This record gives sequence, structure tokens and C-alpha cells, in this order.
Amino acid sequence: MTTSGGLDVIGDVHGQYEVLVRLLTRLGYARRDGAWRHPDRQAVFVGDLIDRGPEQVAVVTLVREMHDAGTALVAMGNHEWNALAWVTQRPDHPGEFLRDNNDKNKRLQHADFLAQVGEGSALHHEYLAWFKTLPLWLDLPGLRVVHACWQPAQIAHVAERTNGSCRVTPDLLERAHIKHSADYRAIETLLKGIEVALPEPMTFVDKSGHRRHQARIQWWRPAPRTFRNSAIVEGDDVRAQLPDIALPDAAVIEVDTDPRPVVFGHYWATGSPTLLSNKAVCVDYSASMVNGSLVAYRWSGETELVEANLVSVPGATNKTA
Ligand SMILES: [Mn+2]
Repeated sequence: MTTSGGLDVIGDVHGQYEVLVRLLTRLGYARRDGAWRHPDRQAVFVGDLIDRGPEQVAVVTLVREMHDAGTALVAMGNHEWNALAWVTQRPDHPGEFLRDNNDKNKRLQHADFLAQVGEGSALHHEYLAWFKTLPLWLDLPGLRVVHACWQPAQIAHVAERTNGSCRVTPDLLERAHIKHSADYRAIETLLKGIEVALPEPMTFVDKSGHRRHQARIQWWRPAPRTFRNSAIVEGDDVRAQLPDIALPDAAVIEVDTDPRPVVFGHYWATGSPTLLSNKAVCVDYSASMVNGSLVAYRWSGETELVEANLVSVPGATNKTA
């Protein structure tokens, strides 16, 4: 196959098989010879194939077929990472798991996956084995792809920790669950983004009414960054609660001098798909939420992103969030 036509970077699918098929069809892909493919383009998935949606097995099957046929690249999302941590016992507390198997984590995130795949089944183990092979980012000629956040120093750290494989190892999985370790910070950054604690005693109340002591940060936004101008929050009333003071030194975000654009998912964006800048775009538009959509950025080698290259199909509008 050839990929001379470019790459179609697809956002978080979260088990929405029908929505994914609609997007692939819209992009000109068709299933032939055992996998969805395009005559001269390749798909790239930003991760979070699983959790939440109704057809997670069908989604993983489709994406694995593309991966194995060479018609798609796949990066790891925090939900695939969490699926691995869910089944991995803590060395210091055998019988407990790296990701706490508590009711909240299960009910709110992972229960549907476990039910659909069959917890402990051969298929479950097969999926886990495949998730372990997914790169934690994609460093491509002309384009960068990561699930949540590209920070060169954190990427260099994980590259070194994995001997350049850029894939999870048992040691990295274990140590990334030791709070505030270097491995923890690196994996949190790449797969979940950057969160910064507000100076005490400041807090804010988010759109859902939860009082927050830390804010997620728009790492792609150029300096100067304050809590107010760079927090990822919904609604001007929420933003107004945040102090308009510079982020603390410890939270300084790396200056991005890489000329390549960066595409990522993870942030549950809503509304019409839009670029964040001419170098950054988030393609997660909440495919599993009412009024969400599944979005792709069609990249054909450009060094500056173009808004017209965003393609979207409606998400699961007839399903509950
Ligand atoms: Mn995510």
C-alpha cells in the first residue's frame, strides 16, 4: 500500500463502532481484503478506543485489522493504559492492583469494557497483549501524534526508560503508579495532560459543581500563561473564578520549537471542530456524548495546519452520555 496521500488522524473512538464506520466511509476508506483501507492514505488513531461506548469489541477488532494490515497506526490512550493497570497487581500489595479496582473506577470507566470483552476471557488477554504493543506517541516525518500532551523532555524520559521502544514495559507500568515519581509525571503528562495546583487556599467550582484545587492547562497555548488564560474549563463564569496570575515555575511548560504540527485527543472538546493554533489541533470531540462528534484531521504534509482539513461525523446522538 502507499500512504503518499497523507495521514488521517482520528480522535478518541470510545467504543462507537457505527460512528467510526461513518467517519472512515466519509474519508474514502472501504473494507477490502480483510481491513478498512484507503487507496493512498493511512489512518492514525490517537488512542482511547475503549470504554464508555456500546461496541468496544467491534472497534478494537476493526482498528487491529487496520493496524495489522498496515492501513493504520495506533497510539496508546489513557484508557488502554488503565486497562493494563487494572489487571496488574501491585508488587508491594499483592491482591491489589496498580489501578484500584474500586467501584468508582469500575462503574464510571471500565465496567462496560469488562462486560463486553468478558472479564478474564481469552479475548481480554489478547487485547491486553495488543495494548502493550501500542506506542506511547508517534514521532512521524512531518507530524507528531500523542494522546494528550507533547513535552519533549517527558518524551525523552520515556524513550530512555523504554530503551527507545516507546512502549510500556512491566517496570514502567509499575513505577508510573508511584505518585510524583519521574515516570509518573512523564506518563501522566503524555496520556492525561498537565494539571497545576492553584496556590492555597484558592479553588474554583467547575461546570459540574465540583470544587477543584487544580486546573488542567492548555499546554499548547503560547506564553505568557496564567491560570485564567490557560485553564481548560467550560464557561466564562468558571474561567472568571481562576486567578489571573502566572503559573508557578514548577509548572513551566516546555517551549515548543519543533516545526512539526502536533495532533492529539483526550480533552472532550465540544462544538464545531476547530484548530487550537496553526501547529496544534485536538481531534477528540466527545464521540460518545450526546451532541458529540468523531473528528479526523486530514494531513497531507503541510507544516501549518488548515481548518478545512478537519472532517467530522455526528457522534452517538441517540445514546445516553
Ligand atoms: Mn483520554
